[in-house]
Amino acid sequence: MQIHRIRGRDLKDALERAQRQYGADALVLSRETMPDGGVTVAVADPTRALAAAKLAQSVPQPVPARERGCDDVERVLRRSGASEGCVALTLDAVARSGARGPFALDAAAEALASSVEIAPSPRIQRRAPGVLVQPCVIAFVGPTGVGKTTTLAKLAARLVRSGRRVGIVSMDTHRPGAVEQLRALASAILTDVAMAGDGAELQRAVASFGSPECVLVDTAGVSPRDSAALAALGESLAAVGGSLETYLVLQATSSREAIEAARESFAATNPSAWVLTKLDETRAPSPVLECAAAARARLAFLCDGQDVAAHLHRAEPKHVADLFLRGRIA
Ligand SMILES: Nc1nc2c(ncn2[C@@H]2O[C@H](COP(=O)(O)OP(=O)(O)OP(=O)(O)O)[C@@H](O)[C@H]2O)c(=O)[nH]1
Ligand SMILES: [Mg+2]
Repeated sequence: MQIHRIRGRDLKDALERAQRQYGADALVLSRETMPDGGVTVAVADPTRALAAAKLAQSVPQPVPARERGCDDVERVLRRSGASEGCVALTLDAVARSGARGPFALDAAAEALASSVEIAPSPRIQRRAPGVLVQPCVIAFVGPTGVGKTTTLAKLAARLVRSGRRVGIVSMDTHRPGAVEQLRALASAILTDVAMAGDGAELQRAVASFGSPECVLVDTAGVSPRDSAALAALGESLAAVGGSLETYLVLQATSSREAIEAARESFAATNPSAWVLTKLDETRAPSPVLECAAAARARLAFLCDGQDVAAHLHRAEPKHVADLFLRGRIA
């Protein structure tokens, strides 16, 4: 701030001169009576004072060094294919938690674990002598080659191992080799396979198993662009009624665009949850998880390999966090 000295015949004259020169807002800092009777006032120029203050503000201030733990969180999220938005939201959650250093990753895991909803376990009622049980029907839908049949076989094997009576219906009756593939997988767990081409046949096939606790339905892979086939599939499945769960199977190796297209198209089949497959084939599964979070889809199962006897996991919040931060189920 610059200080000017203005001399006048007396105080009034000195103040008038100061105002004329530096405006009405001139700041009078002091006054002094001179030996000859004149008065000198010291004033500060308010416009310059303001400019000086602004200049001081515009001088780059030293940026505080970013917390080391936040760098680690950002690095691992980027490695797993996370978007800018996901990184920013997670770092925000870490900052709000107050966690620092190595604890930042724990705080990130906590935030990410709850970012995707988990589907409840399928409602499979236990059979009891003399009690009529409504079987739980689970249909697997999705684009071609994503792992629908393999996932069905994995779940069937698990259910049979835990003593459940399981029936399998194939609605993939046209693709050469599809039924044979399913029969081969089913025979390993001594389970019957019935065929169904439409909704009425599906109803009959479900009823044909006697009293199973669970019926798993394999469907043909459909292109997300084939809206006629998707509508027909949705209609056929709707014939099953209330006890139906429809799992949309998506492979973690797909692009965000492909996942988004599948989500939109397969809405015609009214999925109740998602199954993510081929998690073993990528270390960047964040896109599919982010799509699930954005769509508020619920995750039912996660698959990370081809082995029917293994590689099927019930989705859990800790798996979601592992996938975001490590790129795999730990
Ligand atoms: N690496 C890996 N491969 C998988 C996984 N799940 C399925 N596969 C493989 O993916 C290929 C296709 O699997 P299917 O189960 O036939 O896929 P689908 O969706 O039934 O295919 P369509 O009926 O032709 O639409 C097979 O080679 C499976 O072994 C998985 O989690 N990881
Ligand atoms: Mg199949």
